[in-house]
Order: sequence, then structure tokens, then C-alpha cells
Amino acid sequence: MVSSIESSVGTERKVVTEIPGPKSQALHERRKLSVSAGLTNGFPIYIERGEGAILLDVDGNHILDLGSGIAVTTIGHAVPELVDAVSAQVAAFTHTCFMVTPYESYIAVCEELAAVTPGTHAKTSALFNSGSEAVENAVKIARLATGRQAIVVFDHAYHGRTNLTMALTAKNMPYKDRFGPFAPEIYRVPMSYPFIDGLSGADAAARAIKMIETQVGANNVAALLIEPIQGEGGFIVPAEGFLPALSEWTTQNGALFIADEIQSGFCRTGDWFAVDHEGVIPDIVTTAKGLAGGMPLAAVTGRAEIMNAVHEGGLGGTYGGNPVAAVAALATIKTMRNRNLVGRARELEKIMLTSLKSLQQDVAIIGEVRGRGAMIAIELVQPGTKTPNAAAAKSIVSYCNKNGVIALACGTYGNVIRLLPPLVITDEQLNDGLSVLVAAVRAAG
Ligand code: PLZ
Repeated sequence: MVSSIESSVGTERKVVTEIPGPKSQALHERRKLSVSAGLTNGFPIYIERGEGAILLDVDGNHILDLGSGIAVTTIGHAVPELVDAVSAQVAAFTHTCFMVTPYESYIAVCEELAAVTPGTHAKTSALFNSGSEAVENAVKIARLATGRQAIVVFDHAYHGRTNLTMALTAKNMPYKDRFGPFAPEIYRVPMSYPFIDGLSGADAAARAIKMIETQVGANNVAALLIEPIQGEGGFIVPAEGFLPALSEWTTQNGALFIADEIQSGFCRTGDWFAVDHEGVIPDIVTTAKGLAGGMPLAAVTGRAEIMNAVHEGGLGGTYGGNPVAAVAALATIKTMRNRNLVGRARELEKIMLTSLKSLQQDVAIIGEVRGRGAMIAIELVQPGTKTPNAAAAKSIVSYCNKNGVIALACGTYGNVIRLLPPLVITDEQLNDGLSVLVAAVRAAG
């Protein structure tokens, strides 16, 4: 079984029909009758199988995946360790509800989370189904533990689509428009965005802190919630010193520092977590996506005294920490260690930055190449300015798709192309994908 899957998916990008192919087009017509129009597909080819960095669609096209399902399949598609663990668990039992009758894998995941997240202090975790749910719970816990209500978030932030997380997310369209009213006691302050604001980390932090102190009041702040490298908002990497200064401010003012590592976590940036880069130790970390290799699992991990401040029964949910997702997380973390995917992310960074920085010399539409590890982006601008160029991003994504490469756009202005390859991608595959991206940028520029 496994070997026939291997031979049919292969290791090379190969486009054999127009994209999307006829079978994908037919499925796409069919979906219109039964799937809400509120859900869209960035790249409507229908997938049948995957392996490593390659997805096979229903028309027989071999697609190179530089998006990992938005930073989820970090260890690659159909990794044998994960397939075996999940298959065995499905055969054993699929659900009991951890709140009713528990099982060991839930504990083992929480032990792993305590081991890999920053800091050697005592930590406990609670498991959930989605990133949004983890963020919601982190906010609940922070408010209870501090006895305060205000949550400070940042420009360009993305934290989810549920009611509370919509309030935390910055961008109106498509995430929030006409979906209000939104949850109260959320305050937004400026992010460090070196390409645009030119500020040092210290100055950008001082700007944010001044706003918090004058408009919210330090004593009202339960937590600062921040993506250490912003994802949906445009792969914005704050200037060095920004995160440490904010973290220090929270410690001095009795507030909590919550790192939303849902997109940036689990080896993605060339460290286990993006905050590791500057040695920042959050009070609470939210994780999901890369944590369980595609099975729905999310976590809130924090200082034991904070996490354990919650009254008995205060946290939970029917499916949170589902046994199939839990063993998937254990297999994923083991694979990350065994294959040294932190190290691999750093190698991928070099390949991507070298190629894209050299491209930047030749074209006028790349304003900045940025990112860390296998979380790399180009910001597209109108030539000679910093004015966002969303049209270029759109045409680049479409060129990549037509040539069998998944590349994702992001950014408040839709003008950033982000690369999130599976960390098991080979050098050949990555170079092949970059050659398509380079051609796409040249065509757009
Ligand atoms: N926090 C930092 O990146 C999810 C969203 C895709 P969920 N990002 C992808 C979309 O358009 O819905 C994300 C994130 C960060 C929270 C979340 C939310 O995670 O699992 O999508 O709820």
C-alpha cells in the first residue's frame, strides 16, 4: 500500500493538464451547490494524495507545496511515522473525551510541550482543536490569573475567526466585515515593522508602551498577545529588541506576555519557537498547526501557577486533545527531533534568502525580502516606493499555481508572498519551486 502511494506521488513537480484540470473543475462546480460561498479556495485543484512536499491532484498533476496547508504539514505529507501512529490509534479508539475518561497520550503531549516551549520553569498545558480556540483560552486564563481585563494586540495581527479572536485580529476584510459586534477590552497598538517605520526595536517598543500606558493603563492590562513573527498580517519580523522590551514591560507591570506561535512555532523559523531567537520567555504560548502534522490539535502552555489558577472544570471541550490528534503530535515532535528539522529550517532559509535577495537586485517590485528559517516572504511594492502592490502578488501566485506550485499571499494589503515549505522538502524541490517563483516575479515586474 505505502509503496504504491510512493510511486504514484513521486518526488517531482509535473503538470499534465491545464490547471485546474477537468476533474478539479467539475468538483469545483459541484461544490457550489452544497458548500457555503463564504469559504473560498485559493487554488482550486482537488487533492488526492501527498508525500513529502508533493501533492497529487485528481487530474494527475504533481504539485509542489510551498505552503504546507498554511504552516501545518511541517514534517511533510504522509510521513510514515505519523501514518503509523494515527492508524494504530484509530484502530484502538478514536475518542473518549478527556474530561470523561482520560488516556496517556494527552499527558505525553503536555509533557512534550513543557519540554520544547521556552523556559525551564514548571509548565502545564490544556489541549484544544484549533488555533482560534487556543487563543480564546489563553485570554480566558490570562484574565482569570491576573484579575484584569485588558488585552493588548498589535497592528496587522491575526489570531483567528471566532468572536473573541476576530476582535483580536486586525484586518477587517474578509475576517471581520459585518460579523460584529466584537468582544470588548481589546486594545490595538503599533507593531514594529522595520521596512515601513524604520524604527529600532527599542523605539518601536517605547511607542507601543507609551500608548498602552496612556490609553489603557498598565494596571488594567491582563496580557500582551503577539505573534513573534506575524503570519497572515504579512510575515512581519519585528526589529531586534522589540519583543524583549515588551516582555520586560509585562514582567514589571504584572501583565502576562502571550506568544501566539500558532504559525511561527514548531521548528518553522529555525528554532523550536520564534521567540527563542532573542531568548524571550513568554508566560503563555499558544500552538497549533505544525504541532500535529495536519491533525487538528492546539495547545495553551504556560507557567504552572497561571494555568493552574483556573478553577476545576473551567477549561475543556468535547474533542480537545483527541487521542488520534494527540498521537499525531507525539509522532510529529519525534520526527522533528529525529530529523533535526530546526537545523533543516536554517538550511532552507539560506537557499530561499540567497535566491530571493539576488532576484531583488534585478526587479523593482520587491521592496523587502524577510523572514527566518522556512518562514520567508517578499513584500511587493510599486517600483521605487513602499506602496503596496497587491496586483503583483496576485499575478505571481497565479503564475505559480498554473505551473504547479502552491505559493500563498498574505499581508494587510495582500502584497506579500510567503513561503512555508514542508521542512522535509529536498534542495532540488525547493530550487525547482524557487525557479518558478523567480520567473513569476520577473513576469510581474
Ligand atoms: N493565530 C498566528 O496564523 C491561523 C488562518 C487561515 P485556526 N492562520 C491561518 C484563515 O484564513 O482562516 C492562525 C494563526 C495565528 C491563530 C490562528 C488561528 O488558527 O486553527 O485557523 O483557528
